[in-house]
Amino acid sequence: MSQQNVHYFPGHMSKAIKIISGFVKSVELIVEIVDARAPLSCRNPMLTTLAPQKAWILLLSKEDMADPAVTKQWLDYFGKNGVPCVSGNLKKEKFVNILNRVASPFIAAKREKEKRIGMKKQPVRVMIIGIPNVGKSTLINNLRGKKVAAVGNKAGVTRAEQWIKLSDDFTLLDTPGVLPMNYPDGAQAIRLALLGTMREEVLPTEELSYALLGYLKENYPSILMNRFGIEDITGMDSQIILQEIAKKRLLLEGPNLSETKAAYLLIKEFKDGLLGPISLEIPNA
Ligand SMILES: Nc1nc2c(ncn2[C@@H]2O[C@H](COP(=O)(O)OP(=O)(O)OP(=O)(O)O)[C@@H](O)[C@H]2O)c(=O)[nH]1
Ligand SMILES: [Mg+2]
Repeated sequence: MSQQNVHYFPGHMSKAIKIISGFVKSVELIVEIVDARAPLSCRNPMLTTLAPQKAWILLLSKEDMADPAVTKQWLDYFGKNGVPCVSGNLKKEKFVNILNRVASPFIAAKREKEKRIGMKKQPVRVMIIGIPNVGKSTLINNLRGKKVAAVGNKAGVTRAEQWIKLSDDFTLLDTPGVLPMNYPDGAQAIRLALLGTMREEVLPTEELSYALLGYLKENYPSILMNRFGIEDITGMDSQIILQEIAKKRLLLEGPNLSETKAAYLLIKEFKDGLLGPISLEIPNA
């Protein structure tokens, strides 16, 4: 995606970091969620500084919206870098089973240690962390399931200190850590805006749509052609494509085709997943 100047000020970075470091102290395992469509762009390297000794699982959420071939490349990429990693659709799969599987080496090591020092088996204290909109609350609800939901229903319980027992192996801190985003470079800001993790006002819609069109033209041309009934987009510039979309969807501004409305429509359809599974970031080999 093209590099542009982005005026972006996350603000409250240090406040968020302070709150998260407080929580991080009381957990043993962190599940960091990133959007499978741009996993690297969703990471905040500051987390490593915040929790240097913690065990870690990277969860690529919204797998159903990402390009499966690219998701596989990402799983290989993180795996090679020694990060236990898994992808999933948090709205469909029962994640506690997946957690059991990916965390099994960690559980085994903990049990071994407990046995060695003659300690009773304790569940692992887990915390969910990630930048806005990646699926933290969805994952907590998914993990809670029906059986444990009642635990959370006690009136007057301070959410900030609530633990939910998931199984003999896991207890979940019922508060997600909302990580601030990086100061992103242009391409990263565009990805984050398209994923809905960053406020939309930060980037003008038409600029965003041009970036998306440029990327789709290069990586997913058939998706564009099929969705909007455009015969051949080879060599077609983004402005003309927007006009084509406006024509096909009858998007008018007075008597004229509206490129602005076409830009909004394109981005909305992308966000709603109507264009099909698309990844916005591909790992460098
Ligand atoms: N298709 C799909 N949608 C998902 C998945 N996980 C979460 N979502 C959707 O993504 C949106 C954001 O999910 P949340 O769980 O609210 O994200 P969050 O990280 O808690 O967001 P904040 O509280 O704003 O930081 C919601 O519309 C969810 O339904 C997934 O795996 N697949
Ligand atoms: Mg949330």
